[in-house]
Amino acid sequence: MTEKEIASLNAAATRCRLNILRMIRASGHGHVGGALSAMDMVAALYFYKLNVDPSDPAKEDRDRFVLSAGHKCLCQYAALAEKGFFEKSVLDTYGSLGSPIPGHPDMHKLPGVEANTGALGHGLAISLGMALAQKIDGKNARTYTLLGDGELAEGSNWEAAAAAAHHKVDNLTAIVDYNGLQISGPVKEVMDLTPISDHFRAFGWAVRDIDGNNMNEITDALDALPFEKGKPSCIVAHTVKAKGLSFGEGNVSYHFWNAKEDQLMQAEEELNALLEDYEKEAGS
Ligand SMILES: Cc1ncc(C[n+]2csc(CCOP(=O)(O)OP(=O)(O)O)c2C)c(N)n1
Ligand SMILES: [Mg+2]
Repeated sequence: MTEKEIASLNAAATRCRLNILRMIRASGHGHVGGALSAMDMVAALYFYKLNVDPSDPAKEDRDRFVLSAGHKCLCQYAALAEKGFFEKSVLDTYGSLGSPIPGHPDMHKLPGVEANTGALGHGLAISLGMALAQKIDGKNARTYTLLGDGELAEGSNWEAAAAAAHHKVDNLTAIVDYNGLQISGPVKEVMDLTPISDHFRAFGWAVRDIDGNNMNEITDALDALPFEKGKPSCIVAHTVKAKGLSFGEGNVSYHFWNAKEDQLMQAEEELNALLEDYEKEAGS
């Protein structure tokens, strides 16, 4: 990857963060903390890695992305809109009755969403089924799922993790958004599963720890998949909750944000300035 290519991906991620602010402006509130920590990885997936086509969202050979931690849906809506899966004006319906972008993703309402999630602990098993089907059908396609670190407390994850290794599903990648916080406080205090990488290794996965808010490290990891032939891959992505919201970074009270106008204006201003820098660097 050249520096210009990385800057261009950072610009895409920043545009997505601005899309998140647009949805928050429409509804006044939302789960921003975990959406913003995961945004760089989701942007890298949609703008660098996934074989998906907004003009043909159901094409057979597509890669699949399942947002297991469905409350982070603002990051997926932001990326799908930026990629052209739907008109950006739809972002302004967030928080309204009947909107195709509800508080948790709904595959029956929005093209590009592969599974209904929000009840934590199901996305890994759903993704395992998708990846296994891709293999059985002889498709050259991969399935990715994004999990929260707090979500890993759900036992169903570990049953799916064991089955994925047992069946050697090496086209499956789990990305853990390791921001260290869940809804009510530090993950270490609520249910400590650190070191997360050792847990996945013990279950037979190939694992890499990265800085999940660093585009170089994210794209390097995505390019190295599968980390080991015959094993599912796990990227433990160390991130900062509410990344990009300067006054909320690493603060658990921004898990769900009731936005004030002056805060929104400050965040928009800061992200627009950042976007300008990245666009300059990218030469766009
Ligand atoms: C089965 C289930 N239990 C509880 C919840 C409520 N809940 C919503 S978000 C959340 C915290 C998840 O933490 P984490 O996975 O770390 O995501 P982050 O807050 O970092 O985005 C919880 C417990 C839920 N959605 N589903
Ligand atoms: Mg978390």
